[in-house]
Amino acid sequence: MNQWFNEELDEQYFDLGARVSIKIGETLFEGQSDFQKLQIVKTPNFGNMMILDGAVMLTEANEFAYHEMIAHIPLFAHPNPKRVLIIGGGDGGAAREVLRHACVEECVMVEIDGLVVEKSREFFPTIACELDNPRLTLLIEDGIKYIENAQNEFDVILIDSTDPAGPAEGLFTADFYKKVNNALKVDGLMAAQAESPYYFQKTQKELFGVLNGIFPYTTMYLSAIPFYPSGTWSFAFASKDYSEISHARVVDLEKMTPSLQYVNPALFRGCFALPNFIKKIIA
Ligand code: AG3
Repeated sequence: MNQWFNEELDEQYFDLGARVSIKIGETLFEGQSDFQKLQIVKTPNFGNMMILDGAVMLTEANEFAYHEMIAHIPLFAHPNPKRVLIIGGGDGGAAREVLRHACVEECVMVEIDGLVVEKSREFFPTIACELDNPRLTLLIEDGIKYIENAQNEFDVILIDSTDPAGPAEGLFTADFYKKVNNALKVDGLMAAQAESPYYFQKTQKELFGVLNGIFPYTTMYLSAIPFYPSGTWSFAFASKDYSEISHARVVDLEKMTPSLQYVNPALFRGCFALPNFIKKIIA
């Protein structure tokens, strides 16, 4: 069998004329939830792969490049993160990384789609492995509604969403980020997955237009993730008070580095170094 999965960037919400292509084996699960289509397939060389509405979410082989970056960059930028909120992140990868931080007393994770959580437990045990951690509060509900009722509660908020089409559309709006701002403590900060600077510039311009209007300090950082469109992926960093480096817990990061596959102190600084064309997108 010589079968390929294609993430067709033509067939989604814009017409790009490019695709991501990965050789696949057996389908482990395919189903439609109330929110999206979930597929889980085997790949010959990269472990199991999760696809939502035709877009690659993760492979077991390189999920670390996403999950370490969405969690550790903001968490090490905060001097003392005790309460962390994750919106989305149903596979559990972001929560797994957040819970490595001993200073985190509670991590609340609000995932809209229970099917993603259920199937991640079944087919991605090394990613979903901390979902029963007593420091994690897992809620299956709409993150937008949840955050409406949170005021001045969180040190760090992570937005681990899909693309801005389908259930994640509302997670890229001014309305939502005003609520994120209210849910953060006075010295809180947030990170959000922010798409590819090669392919999704329009989305990024809109997102940073919103963030720049709400947060006193915003910037972007990058990670190299093989099976996301273009392989270069970005995260938005927005903060009420601290820059990425002003209060960074570098000693703690040094201690954690041997157990990580991606993040280390030099990488922490370096991931904020942006090519000129990207600086223009976020200005
Ligand atoms: N979050 C998905 C990032 C968006 C990928 N986009 C795409 N393939 N078109 C990943 C969830 C992992 N916790």
